[in-house]
Amino acid sequence: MSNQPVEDVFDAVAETAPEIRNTLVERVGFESEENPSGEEQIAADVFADRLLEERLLPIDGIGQYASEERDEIVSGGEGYGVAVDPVDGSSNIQTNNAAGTILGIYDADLPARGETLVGAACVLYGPRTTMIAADEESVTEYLLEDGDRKAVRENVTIPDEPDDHGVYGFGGRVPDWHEDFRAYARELEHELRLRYSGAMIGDINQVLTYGGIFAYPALQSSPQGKLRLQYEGNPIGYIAEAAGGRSSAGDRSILAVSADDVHQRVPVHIGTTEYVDRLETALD
Ligand code: P6P
Repeated sequence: MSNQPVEDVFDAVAETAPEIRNTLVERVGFESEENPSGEEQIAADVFADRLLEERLLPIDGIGQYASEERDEIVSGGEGYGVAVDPVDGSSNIQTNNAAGTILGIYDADLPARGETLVGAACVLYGPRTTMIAADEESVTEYLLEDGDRKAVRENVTIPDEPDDHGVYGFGGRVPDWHEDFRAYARELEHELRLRYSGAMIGDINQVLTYGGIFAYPALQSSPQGKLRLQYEGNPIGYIAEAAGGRSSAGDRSILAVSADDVHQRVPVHIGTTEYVDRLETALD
């Protein structure tokens, strides 16, 4: 049986996506402020954030809104907590490359562990606007047009044995990786094709389609890596695990990582089970 607040959130994201996509064209200027993670904001980040709060928080059954762009969690009564990255990969806009919107729907007060997720979605603003959405029953890819969502791929499943199209993409600089991760990456050079775009959503969509692995690992300069748990690692990890793949923070599922702060970072490794299992062995 479908979960109505989750369905209503997916509908609201589909309705809002065209406006966010349009703002990626119009609002590319940099803001004077930085986001709570100390990263540059473009006007589209701020606009999309306000729009999503306006559309999501009033939904019956939604009680909290958190965002990459906000210091504080916004409360609006009882219900699920929604954590969003309004424009993931906004630094890609200047070069006309892919960006996306990520969200997680938690049956718990935020900040919350990924194990309390009841739904997650990621929108990709590519040649088409698509949304991969996971709930407790399945993973579905939708084409988003005119504010509506049309299922174009049911029961999305990460290939267990990638064929020659399998991909890998790892963030951070090679000298900043830990040696055991560097050795693991060298192994994959002989098995998979390098695909790394600078926007997690674009890279994850390749992994969901062709199989392989995406990672933004722990770095020597940043032991928790770069990506945030609440609105990047958890939602994408939930989608990948619902699609028959795995996620890992290096030693366990990302969804098992305790959440102490909305903006806490986490090492992210997501993809085909075999490659994530091998990653954990390599880091052990
Ligand atoms: P780097 C985008 O800013 C993001 O949060 C993810 O979407 C992406 O995977 C990563 O950061 C890119 O980081 O260090 O390669 O620019």
